[in-house]
Formats: sequence, structure tokens, C-alpha cells
Amino acid sequence: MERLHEPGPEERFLQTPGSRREKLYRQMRLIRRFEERLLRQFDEGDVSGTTHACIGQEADAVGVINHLRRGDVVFSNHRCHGHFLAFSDEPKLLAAEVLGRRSGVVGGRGGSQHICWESFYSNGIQGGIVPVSVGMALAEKFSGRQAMATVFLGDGTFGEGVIYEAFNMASLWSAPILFVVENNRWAQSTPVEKELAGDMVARATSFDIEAGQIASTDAEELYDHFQPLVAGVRESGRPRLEVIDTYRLCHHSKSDDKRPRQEVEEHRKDDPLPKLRARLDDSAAETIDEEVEERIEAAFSWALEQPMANDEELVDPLVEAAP
Ligand SMILES: Cc1ncc(C[n+]2csc(CCOP(=O)(O)OP(=O)(O)O)c2C)c(N)n1
Ligand SMILES: [Mg+2]
Repeated sequence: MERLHEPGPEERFLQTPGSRREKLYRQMRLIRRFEERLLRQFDEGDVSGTTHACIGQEADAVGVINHLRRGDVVFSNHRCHGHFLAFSDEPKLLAAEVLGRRSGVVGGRGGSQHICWESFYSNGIQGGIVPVSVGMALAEKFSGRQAMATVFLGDGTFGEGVIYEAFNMASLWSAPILFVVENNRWAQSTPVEKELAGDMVARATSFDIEAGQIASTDAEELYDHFQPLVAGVRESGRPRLEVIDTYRLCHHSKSDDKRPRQEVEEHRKDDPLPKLRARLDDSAAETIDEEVEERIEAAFSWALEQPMANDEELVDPLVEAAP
């Protein structure tokens, strides 16, 4: 645990100057501008493989992760940039990683989907992280460290059978874990109506896991909603599942979007960024936008100068970073 940053996300959030609204907006703006810049670098040929942006879903990451403490374990999936940035506030490390640089979070070998930093992990195998996160939640519980786990999964991942084994064990063995379902209504190019029978909340409650649902892209509303839910998991040591009805405003990964244009355009009115920005003073919002622009520029220009990952010089960044 020596590796863990001080302070954790909740403490850092509370200590950062500015109003809560400004802080939530600043984080979401950082996530949005990070991904927009990343997509530009992709088009310029700087990214290998593919990448999944969370544009439109940023409020989920900030609404949940700002309640987590140092040592809490977070698991994310293929769409992990927003979760990672809300957890770490480390755009430089992520930019270098996705650009395949040696100074990236995992030495440039994890790319966009496979991040491992302190107690944050992401993995692109749909559903694969869910049993692992239950195991980690139990490990925290048995160690008596009072930490909890949070795992983000998508609506499409309810088609992976392994998550039900994970729900079963989480409930039977009382794992302190929050399952956050980002229901963006699509799994790649399949609409939720064609992928899911019944409903997600009922599936969780059938395992005796308390569960609920909120339809929101409002970061303040989500922040308030998740505060008692995170506290509840921590205090009860029991699992909880919460579905957030949201929408992604970008393609699934690079250039694969089969959704009806009209549907996507309809959801732009729920874009979490302008929604929150409209509640800020113009001058406060402009200052934040400029500050974020500088950080993004600094992160990417630094990352682009870093040496490429090189198999002959495999380095474990966690070992390197250890005191
Ligand atoms: C086991 C497995 N099967 C298929 C894929 C390819 N794949 C990546 S994301 C995705 C859809 C995921 O949908 P959802 O869970 O709703 O998450 P979203 O992409 O909407 O955030 C698929 C089929 C994968 N990564 N892993
Ligand atoms: Mg989905």
C-alpha cells in the first residue's frame, strides 16, 4: 500500500479549491478535452489499435469516483479514460500510455483499455473484470482495511454469464462492492432492446443485492445520488448495484456507429458538459476551460516526446515507481 497516492479521490476533491460545481465541471472538462485530443491524435496516426471514448458519459465517473477513498479499488472496462482521470487526475500518464510510450501508466503496453495504476484496474474483456472485482472486494474485507471496490460495467455486459456467478458470490459472501452499470442503451451496434430480457435491477435483486436506477447526465445530481450509496456499501459491507441511464455521444470505438442519427442528435440536449457549464459564472467557466486546455496541451506534447514502448526494454513501471 506504500505506492498509494495521498490523498485519495474523495479527499482530493474536497481539498481542491472552488465550489463543488466548479470542481465537477473541471473534471468533466478534462475528460472531454482529453478524449477529443486523443481522437485527433488517432486521426494523425499516433494511436495503435482502437480506443473507446466516453464522450457524453463523463458525469458517471465524477458522480461516483469522487466519493472513493485512498485504497478503494476501482475496476473499469474498455471505456475507461473517464474513470481513470476522475480517479487519478493524471492526464500525462494516460496520454503517454495510449500513445504507446514507455512513460505511460503501464509502460505503453496496456494502451487504451488495460490500465493498472495504484488501486485502479481496467480490462477490455467484457465481463471479465466483474468476478475479479468481487474477489478484490472480498480481499479488502478479509484484510480488515475498510476499503471497498467499485466496478463499472455496461448494459451489453449483462449478456456475459460470468457476471451472475460474481453477483452470487458477492451476495453470499457479502462483498463490499458497488456495481455501477452505465446503461448507454447500446452494446456496440446492438440496441438494449435486442440484447436484454427483463431488467437489470431485477436481475441484481434476485441475488439479494440491493439495486436501483437513475436516469441522469447531471453531474451534481449523480454526485448527490451516489454519496449515500457509496457510504452504504462501506458501512454495511454488502454489495449494491446501481444503473445509470446515460448515452454516449460518440462512436462505440473508432468509426463504428450504426445508431440512428436522429437518436444521437436528440441526446445532445443531455450533454453533461453544457448542462453544468450553464450553471456556472461565465468567467469561472472560462478560467476552467483555459486551465484544462493548458493541461491537455502539456500532457500530449510531453507524451508525444516520450520514447516508444520497446519490448527489448521491458520495465515494470510499478516496480520502477516503488520507493
Ligand atoms: C468477451 C468480449 N466479447 C466481445 C468484446 C467486444 N466488445 C467490446 S465492447 C462491446 C460492447 C459492450 O457493450 P456495453 O457493455 O453496453 O458497454 P459500452 O460499450 O456500451 O460502454 C463488445 C461487444 C469484448 N471486448 N469482450
Ligand atoms: Mg452499452
